[in-house]
Amino acid sequence: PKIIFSGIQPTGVPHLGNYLGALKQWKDMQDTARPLDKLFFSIVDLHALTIPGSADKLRQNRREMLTSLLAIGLNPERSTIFYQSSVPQHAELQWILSCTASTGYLTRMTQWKSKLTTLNPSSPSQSTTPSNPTISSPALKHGLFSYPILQAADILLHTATHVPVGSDQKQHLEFARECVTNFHSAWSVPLESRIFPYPQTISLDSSSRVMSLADPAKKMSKSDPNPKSKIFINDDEAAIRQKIKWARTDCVSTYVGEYDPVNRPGVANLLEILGGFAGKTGREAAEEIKEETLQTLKTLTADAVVSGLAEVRENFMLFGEDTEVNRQRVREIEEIGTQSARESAERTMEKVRNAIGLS
Ligand code: AQP
Repeated sequence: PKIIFSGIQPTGVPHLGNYLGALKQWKDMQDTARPLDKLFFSIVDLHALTIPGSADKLRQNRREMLTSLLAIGLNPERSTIFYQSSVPQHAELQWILSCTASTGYLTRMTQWKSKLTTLNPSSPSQSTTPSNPTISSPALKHGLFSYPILQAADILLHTATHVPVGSDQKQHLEFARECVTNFHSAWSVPLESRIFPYPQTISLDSSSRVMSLADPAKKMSKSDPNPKSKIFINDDEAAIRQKIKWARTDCVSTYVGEYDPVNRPGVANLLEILGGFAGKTGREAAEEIKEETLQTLKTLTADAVVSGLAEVRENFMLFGEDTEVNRQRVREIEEIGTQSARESAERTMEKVRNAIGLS
């Protein structure tokens, strides 16, 4: 049987990138899982601490993310849905893994570099050594730098065999696999008593990166302060149409033409979004409408997003409403998820503590 793990940060309502790159697949996986497969979907609130914000905002974001996961169709009776911070073993395993993780490897990861630039647009990121642009920047906090170790701990703690992630996260999965090797070899765990399997990435064609609508050179990101850069899963029809109308394309041609993400990234991004809702690649979408104008592309994309998100938006309104029934329901879901995740975590940690002499 498979053990599937994935996480999302409670840093705002999910956007189209999160939806097409991750959440839609989570739901599909839940629906196609075999009876013995286990699914863990975590709201990774410890990771969210790497992005500056207030306590009240984080509280609101955690709740909103739970609402979002229910709205996209995750079922707490089938999937373990839980807050990362409710299971202290995540942080415990992170520390243990960090003792055998290579700093050099972490330095080569790209996410902290791009996040640092998004969070501090004026930081002198390009001014130091070119291969290592901001390692000495005072703005780089250790939590952001060591983020992949906590992510590896999330995955390994539940002995996940399969991890669905967006293409932006593949590098982190490679690192998690490296942590498996490092751990077993540092503590001389024999092959037959290995604790962690090597997790595999599940990435579907539709999981290619969705880019910012305002600047197609950057990925669409929850923490991007520009509201025109992203479409939220609970945006209404008017907002969706307006944002797509504003989306940056180019002056190369007024026609769609070939799929060309290098020279026409804005157009390619709309094609990816259009294709994403039809289970097609951006290239396949382009083939079908290459003789149409960019205006038609925008209309078709807006139609696809509006109808593709209609049910999610409706559910979001329903589950997000602040009523006693919803509050009670949320408390129950939180309890069920926490309990199930803690049991799974403790099973692994008993073996880990034993292997390293902490028992
Ligand atoms: N633009 C994207 N295109 C495709 N997939 C994406 N994902 C994120 N952005 C895109 C996928 O969504 C999942 C959850 O992401 P996350 O919240 O853990 O953090 P992230 O990757 O850093 O996403 P954001 O939106 O940029 O969030 P913030 O700004 O809060 O950090 C992941 O599987 C990711 O691949």
